Amino acid sequence: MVRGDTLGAMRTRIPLAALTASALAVLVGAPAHAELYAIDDPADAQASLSDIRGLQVNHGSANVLVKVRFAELVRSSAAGVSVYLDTDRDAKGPEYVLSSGLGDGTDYVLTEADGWQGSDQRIDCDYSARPKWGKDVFRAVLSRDCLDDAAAVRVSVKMVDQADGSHPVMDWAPRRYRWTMPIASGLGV
Ligand SMILES: [Ca+2]
Ligand SMILES: [Ca+2]
Repeated sequence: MVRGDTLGAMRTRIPLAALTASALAVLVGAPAHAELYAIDDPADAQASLSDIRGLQVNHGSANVLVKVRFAELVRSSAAGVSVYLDTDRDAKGPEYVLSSGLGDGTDYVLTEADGWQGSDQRIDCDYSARPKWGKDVFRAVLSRDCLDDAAAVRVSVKMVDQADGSHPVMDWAPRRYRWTMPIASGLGV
């Protein structure tokens, strides 16, 4: 009986370990597109508390929700996050960038992208973003009209932590200058 339980526990433990070790993509919806996209990110920027550990994007009928999960998010954080948004696959690089601090008292802004940088061209639309320190999550919600009502968007996220002072710690999800797969609005368009 005890032996059987042990084996049962091992059987369930192995696939779980495999899931945490590799990127896990959750796809819902039509085969070609997805409403919900979620990946784990490895502990590869441990010099910063705000090592990215996960990215989730939900493209709904009214807005796009981006959640970035960190190892640890603190009010005193000197780190910042950039959420790059691709609404036009034919034009290389992102169309928009949402930039925000991860510490208390920092602000956020959505601008047109200039390559993989923000710009001074602010987008006037309905969006909000905030770090949730208790949950180690940064959460941004953008109305679809911020993103040209694109049928599908791709997302890439960068964290930069200046805490050290000598050199910034950087982390990307899914990877540097790499996009998620296209995430459709779920409208079936
Ligand atoms: Ca990471
Ligand atoms: Ca583009």
